Amino acid sequence: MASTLITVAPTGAETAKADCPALPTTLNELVEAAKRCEAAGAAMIHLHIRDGEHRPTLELSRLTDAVAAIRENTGLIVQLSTGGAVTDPYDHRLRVLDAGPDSCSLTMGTVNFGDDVFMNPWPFVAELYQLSQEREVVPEFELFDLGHVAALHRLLDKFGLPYGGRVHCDLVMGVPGGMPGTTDALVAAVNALPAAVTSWSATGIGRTSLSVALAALSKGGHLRVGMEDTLTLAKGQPVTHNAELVERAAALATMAQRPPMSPDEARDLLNVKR
Ligand code: KMH
Ligand code: ZN
Repeated sequence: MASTLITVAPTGAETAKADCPALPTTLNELVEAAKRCEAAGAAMIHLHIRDGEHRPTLELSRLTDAVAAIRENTGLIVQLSTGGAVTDPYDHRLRVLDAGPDSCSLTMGTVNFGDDVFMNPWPFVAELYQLSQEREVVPEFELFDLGHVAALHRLLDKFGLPYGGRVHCDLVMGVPGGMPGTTDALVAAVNALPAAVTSWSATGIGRTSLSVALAALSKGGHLRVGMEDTLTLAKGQPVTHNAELVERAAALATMAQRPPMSPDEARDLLNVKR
């Protein structure tokens, strides 16, 4: 039976700890969240880290410690965000690969991001991609818009396949400024993906989380969920732990006859090093 890759994005860079004390921001909290989410059905973790004041940081020693701690305590594939926060400079975002993750996010273009702009000009995207090939890190292409799908065609045409030979994308839907979190937008984006794409997941931001998950499952995709993307299970029902979102995703996937895959199965899917 086919199965579903569930990626958990537990923290992100946008929510303040003061506004959401349940957000895992310390290393201990991240490890605890990772363990519970793995038990609930996650196979990969998309990590952003915070400093001692719970502020987003790309400090290399903290990234390296986080990668080691997640590897020591779970079997999850460790994906580091190279998106960081909208204020992070390009050189810090490139340096993320020095922390030796299994996978890294790689956003395929600039996008309005609420009141901010998430900058990903083509030369930066191309440099980060070539660095991921050189460092043998499996990228996950983050697609916030249909234009990003076009940029992925261009990238693969120009620089060839990623390290490992698999092409895995994540549709990030419902960001104010990006593509909407609708079934129509999901189908349009998936139908436009390059033929080289071997797997894709989708994540719906905010209130689009559930409908995007349902659309992704019905179109044959995988799922990303977590408190980076949504802080409520339903109107007036705050998420109190990332595992609640993973449990819900796992239940939907199981109902769709595509139960969650193990981290080992996910390593095979993405051709991540063991
Ligand atoms: N925090 C956003 C500006 C990624 O992780 O690669 C970017 C983001 C994407 O979350
Ligand atoms: Zn992220």
